[in-house]
Amino acid sequence: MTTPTRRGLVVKTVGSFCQLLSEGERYECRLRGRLRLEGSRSTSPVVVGDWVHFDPSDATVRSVEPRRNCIIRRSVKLSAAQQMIAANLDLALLVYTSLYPPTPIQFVDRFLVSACAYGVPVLLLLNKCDIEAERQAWDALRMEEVYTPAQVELLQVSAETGEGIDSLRQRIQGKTVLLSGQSGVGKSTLLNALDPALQVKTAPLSEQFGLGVHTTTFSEMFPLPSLPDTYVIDTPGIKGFGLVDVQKQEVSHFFPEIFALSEHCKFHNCLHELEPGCAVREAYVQGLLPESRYRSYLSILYQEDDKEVYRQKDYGIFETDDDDPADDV
Ligand SMILES: Nc1nc2c(ncn2[C@@H]2O[C@H](COP(=O)(O)OP(=O)(O)OP(=O)(O)O)[C@@H](O)[C@H]2O)c(=O)[nH]1
Ligand SMILES: [Mg+2]
Ligand SMILES: [Zn+2]
Repeated sequence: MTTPTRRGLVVKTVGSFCQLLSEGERYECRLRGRLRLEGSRSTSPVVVGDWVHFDPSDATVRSVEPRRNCIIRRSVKLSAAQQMIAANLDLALLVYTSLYPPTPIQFVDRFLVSACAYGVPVLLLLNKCDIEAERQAWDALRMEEVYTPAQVELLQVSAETGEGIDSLRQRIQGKTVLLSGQSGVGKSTLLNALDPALQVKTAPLSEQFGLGVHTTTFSEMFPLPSLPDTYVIDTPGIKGFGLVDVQKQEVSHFFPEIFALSEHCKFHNCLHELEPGCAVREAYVQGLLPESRYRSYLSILYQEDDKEVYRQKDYGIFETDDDDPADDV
């Protein structure tokens, strides 16, 4: 005999337990052994954002509905280890600061590639716009100019003063949204700005290093009471995602402006390295393709190669070869 199950939304997972929301009530449920086995390659078989069926009589999860999408984090060094971050997302908010703390631009580009590969659109949030030096740093990096052709939307906000928060509310209404970015960029503060009743824990940057202190330690989904059907997932700060497996020929598919340029390359299978008649490299030489984007593209193209090979190949494309973008993320 089967007992009737109910449908619930996973808002938090801790080990083999998860918290569900079902018809306005919260439940703490256990994951059954069989489910745990199925998820043995990752840390948990269910993930925040999953819709599951559970048995309220014994508080166990019986099954997980197929996911529309799922963002997976691969350990950067150990490529076999992977961790699901969230499922069934409509939008990822990548929270960015240039200085407090510094976010490497390669981190942004790699995040965009991963999100694109998982089919999740990204809104790039330039946070802490109340700080003059931050705004100057974005201007120096020409963030709008670089990311608009990359088909990424940008929004300047301040979780501190509330600037831009109304526009952000409009952009996320009715959606399930992931808040992502390095520790200390202000993810949890933004969540509190979206809904002050939430009172999520936040903390200042470390005085010594000027970096975030990893205040949020678990991913958790928050329904926003002030916006119907809107869920925001606060996550712990990340240094990087590792990378999805992509074929070399496919890397440009995740760089929309490079993909558009590649139509004019002489060879249809051009990888935009040093091939003759490469429209992408030509655009870079002409100053029409930002160096940071071209560098990010090449660093992902060479991810499988060892660093020596990367450096040799890099030589001749860029005038300077001081920092290796593959180091940080
Ligand atoms: N001036 C200013 N400070 C901000 C803003 N947003 C966040 N902060 C500050 O930045 C610090 C870090 O904010 P958190 O919200 O804890 O950062 P987080 O991204 O959640 O960090 P983790 O949980 O460690 O990943 C806090 O001291 C916030 O007050 C902003 O818009 N302007
Ligand atoms: Mg936080
Ligand atoms: Zn080319």
